[in-house]
Amino acid sequence: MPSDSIFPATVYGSSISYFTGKLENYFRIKGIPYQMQPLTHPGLAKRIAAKTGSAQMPALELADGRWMSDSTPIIQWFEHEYPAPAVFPVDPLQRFFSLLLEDYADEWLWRPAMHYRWYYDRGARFASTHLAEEITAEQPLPLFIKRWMLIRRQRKGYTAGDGITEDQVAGVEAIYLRTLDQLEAIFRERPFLLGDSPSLADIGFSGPFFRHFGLDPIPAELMRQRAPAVAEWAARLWNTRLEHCVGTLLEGIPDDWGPILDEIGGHYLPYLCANVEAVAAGQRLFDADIGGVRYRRARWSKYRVWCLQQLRNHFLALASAEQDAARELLERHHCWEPLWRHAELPIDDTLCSQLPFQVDAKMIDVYD
Ligand SMILES: N[C@@H](CCC(=O)N[C@@H](CS)C(=O)NCC(=O)O)C(=O)O
Repeated sequence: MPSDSIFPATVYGSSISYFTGKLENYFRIKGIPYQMQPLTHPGLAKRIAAKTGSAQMPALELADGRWMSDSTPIIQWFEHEYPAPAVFPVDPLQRFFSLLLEDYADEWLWRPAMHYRWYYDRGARFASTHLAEEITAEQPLPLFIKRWMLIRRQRKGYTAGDGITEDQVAGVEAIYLRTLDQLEAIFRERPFLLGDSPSLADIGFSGPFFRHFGLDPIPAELMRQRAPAVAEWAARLWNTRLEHCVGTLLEGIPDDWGPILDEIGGHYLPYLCANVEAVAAGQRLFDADIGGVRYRRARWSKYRVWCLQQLRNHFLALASAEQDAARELLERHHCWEPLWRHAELPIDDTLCSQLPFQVDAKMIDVYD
């Protein structure tokens, strides 16, 4: 890694945060020097919101004074500025499908991850104590009150307040159990999703797996018992430096990605379509039947309309022969139709157009 004026970079976040963990995994395998600072509330959060447009974590401060936000475009920016060693696969088809898996892991596996952390008292106790001592340490309130406030806020935003109540629990947990089985089948055969060395798809899955499923008491125990090769992969990724990897990547898209692609076609993309309809209709809360699970009063996300547009743009950026190959695979796994179902997307141009250097605060829909 060149010794540049932007290093060392400072990652502001939490040591149990999904997207902070994803960015750290990326920096570690890439060999990018960074230091980690807790994103404390309210002081630092206000400063970061002023610098980046949002107080979400992680926020990244470069040594030259610039600030960045949102792990996905941050990674794309670093891959562009520092292409070697490459985390993006060189093969355009692998790159496209890795971006699809990254988006799926970011925006859909987030759902079971938040569920296991905040729905169960065991998860909520662990996470609220950790966050109260890490990011709200400067607030002059008793610990039990901070914990109570955190649990209430997270449930309102991400579990009960995002369409998951008693009736949806089994369906949401089934997403996790299927994911464990899909990944276990892969990591019993090879160390990383595309072969001997890690790539963007592994980084995408590190979001849910490293700091949520691998850490929260209930999903971590399920993983150890049901999918030990997945637990081993998460630790291996954290401990791998790309420049030391000697192996090669497989050719094309491996067949054992098929069940994950089926999941994207059967669950995630239909959810994105329901979200598009909600945003287009100005409906902040919406009901949707997704893969046999009936979510009630899920929160709309304008950001995820942008995510769908990004996926379409990545497809359109492929050369024509690659588009044909990608389309064939997308059709086989029921991803093609929902990817294009809505011709017009209700995109809010002010929201994400300057990412990763500036986001609009509305990116995270305020719910309290
Ligand atoms: N798309 C963003 C998402 C970042 C995000 O949602 N971070 C969570 C923590 S892991 C957060 O800050 N949520 C803000 C909140 O709960 O108000 C990224 O990839 O960085």
